[in-house]
Amino acid sequence: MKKDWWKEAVVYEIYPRSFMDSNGDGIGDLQGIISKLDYLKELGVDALWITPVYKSPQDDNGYDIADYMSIDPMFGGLSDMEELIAKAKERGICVLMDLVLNHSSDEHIWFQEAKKSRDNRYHDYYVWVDGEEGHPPNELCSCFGGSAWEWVPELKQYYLHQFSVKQPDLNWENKNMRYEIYRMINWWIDKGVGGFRLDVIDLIGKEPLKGITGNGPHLHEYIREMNARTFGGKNLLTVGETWGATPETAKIFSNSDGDEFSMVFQFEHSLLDQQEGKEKWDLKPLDFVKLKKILSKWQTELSDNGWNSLFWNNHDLPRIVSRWGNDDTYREESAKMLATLLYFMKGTPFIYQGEELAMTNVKYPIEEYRDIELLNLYRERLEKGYPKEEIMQSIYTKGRDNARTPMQWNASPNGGFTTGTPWIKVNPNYTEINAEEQLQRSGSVLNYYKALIHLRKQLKSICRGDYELLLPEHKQLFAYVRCSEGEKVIVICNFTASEIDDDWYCKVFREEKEGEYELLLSNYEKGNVELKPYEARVYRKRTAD
Ligand code: TEU
Ligand code: CA
Repeated sequence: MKKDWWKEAVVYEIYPRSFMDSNGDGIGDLQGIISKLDYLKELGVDALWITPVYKSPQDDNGYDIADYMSIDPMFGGLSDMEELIAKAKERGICVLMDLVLNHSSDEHIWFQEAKKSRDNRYHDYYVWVDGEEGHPPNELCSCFGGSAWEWVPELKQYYLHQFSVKQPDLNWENKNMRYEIYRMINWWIDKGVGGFRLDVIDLIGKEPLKGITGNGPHLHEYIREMNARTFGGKNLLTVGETWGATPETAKIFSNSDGDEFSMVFQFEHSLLDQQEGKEKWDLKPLDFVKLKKILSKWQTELSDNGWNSLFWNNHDLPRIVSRWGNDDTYREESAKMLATLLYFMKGTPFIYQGEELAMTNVKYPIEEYRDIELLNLYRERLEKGYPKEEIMQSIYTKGRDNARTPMQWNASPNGGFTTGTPWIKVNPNYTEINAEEQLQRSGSVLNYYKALIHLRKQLKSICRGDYELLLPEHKQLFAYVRCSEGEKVIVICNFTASEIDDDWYCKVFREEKEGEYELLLSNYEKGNVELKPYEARVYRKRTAD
């Protein structure tokens, strides 16, 4: 593989339990993914990020791992994973595993041993604090609601869990624990994986009694030790999930010496419709000009040192076409515009399953939801007296299950995802929105994504070129320039449902003429002077030859 191949790659995130069910039990599985490798190859992606499929009680849909070197029977077996890695490789696609190293499942043998006694050899693999029942060490809260401390009467101690009570935090101060993790990582590297996504990796340096969770004082020391003893120098794609990353810390996490990660997922743009200092459920309208500034800041700050990931969606986020696009009148136009806006920037795109179809959010009755985070929120806010309609509106808008309804493959029952009863209801709009219909329609979102992925790989200025935001204060237009070695590309996106005819064209092309540019990609058949609702265009300056 070419050095730093991941700088030119496009990654596709698969949430296996919702991707494709091969055996009719209603849960997606590894053989289901294998059956769709040609679809993924045709889309043009280079790597697949597979969210956890290890042995797990599924309290947090697999982010509670009970055995890191296994596959949970619901997804298949190790031989299926080895087959997936091999068959993906035959198609020039590599597989990225999801490493959840901040916590394990409470059903992991380490925790089963740890809670037996204070002097058990595994006790210190976790974070314990002496105390009195009913008096947790401090006010630290779990991301899934309630205290982050769980009382174990037999030990007269609390253990830390920043997520569910069945996800005890691992103690990274313990060297034996770290070295068992590194052994596991090398075991997966030897199986031929192309890299890793590292779950909430900026939490492993926690010092909870000091109230420190993210970016602890030893965080980079642990990451560099892990890098040196596992993936370092092996040209693998590693992406850390770092909710608290700033451009300054991202430059360290993704520094060009390669002693930490290839890149990180930063979330500054994804927090823009959340009220400051409040929870993700407390909404506010998106500030478009601020979105432009934040995405542009990350482009310029990491232009020479560090590397950006580029994503709108993942298995934790609402679907972008519903969140910031338009999922009724202009669903396809806005989905294509959002992809154009983001994926011609500098960085590695991460496309989430179904994004390429412009799949939408859902509005279910509460009993149809499955995610621990939103079910805890529902119960907690009902108890606090929030109006049910308000709670449901938050769930409709930001609930993680929006991203976890099954892939919509065709118009047959359950969208062709399963012949059984799906673990979560399929979005009823699968009859109109599905891959089979879009494969055969030239103007579909799916075919636009194929063209976009192909084009971005042809343009050298996209991977390595400079970035300049145009018209930063414009309230509808997101326009920027990419330049490198004589190639100049201009990306123009109308972010709204209204036409733009305010002479945008002169402001963008300034003294140049549109005739000096060739239109390479657009989400409308014919471009006029005014920009239509959600219209996106990619131009390249004609060169002398
Ligand atoms: O998510 C980290 C995380 O903090 C988000 O889940 C956040 O709490 C919220 O859901 C974003 O809106 C990672 C995984 O992606 C997530 O699926 C896991 O639930 C979590 O860590 C615990 O492993
Ligand atoms: Ca299955």
